[in-house]
Amino acid sequence: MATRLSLTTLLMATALSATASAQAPSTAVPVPATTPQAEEAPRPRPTPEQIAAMRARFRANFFTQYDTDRDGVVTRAEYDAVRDGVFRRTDTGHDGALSEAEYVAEFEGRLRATYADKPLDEAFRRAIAQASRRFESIDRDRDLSISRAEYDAVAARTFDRADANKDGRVTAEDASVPHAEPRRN
Ligand SMILES: [Ca+2]
Ligand SMILES: [Ca+2]
Ligand SMILES: [Ca+2]
Repeated sequence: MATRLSLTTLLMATALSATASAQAPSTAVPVPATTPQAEEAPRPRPTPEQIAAMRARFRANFFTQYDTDRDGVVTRAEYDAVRDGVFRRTDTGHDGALSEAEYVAEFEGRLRATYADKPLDEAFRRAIAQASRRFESIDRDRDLSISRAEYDAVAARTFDRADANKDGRVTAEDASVPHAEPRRN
């Protein structure tokens, strides 16, 4: 439960990109370079409705994941406590930093749980590849390790994004504040 936010966000993104690839030529089929459509096929941008749905889901999952006392307010202390638990659980080598293998394994464990008995598919493989790319984006100094500081920097940005009115707490009020464009890591 404590990790549902990122997973759901990811699955949403995967669903959107699956829509995109359904309309684009398969990359598995070699396409002659002279076919302009193949290179210019644009990725459809999410519609405003899709973006609104993603934001609503982000918010709902934010509360599911971080409002541990279920009082409708996510304090920074609650948030930090959950994040700390995830970090410790992911750091299976207990060296205080996350390797790519640790980071991807933690994600893969959660993703596999959502598949239960279903066979792993292309979306699964794409999601794992995306986890590796997320690792690279969080590893700002590119030392192939996510330090606690790098991890906490992402956590701070995520909280800040949810705390739209910037009062240091995430509540229902934040949902009515116009959103800035989500930052990319
Ligand atoms: Ca709370
Ligand atoms: Ca690093
Ligand atoms: Ca707030």
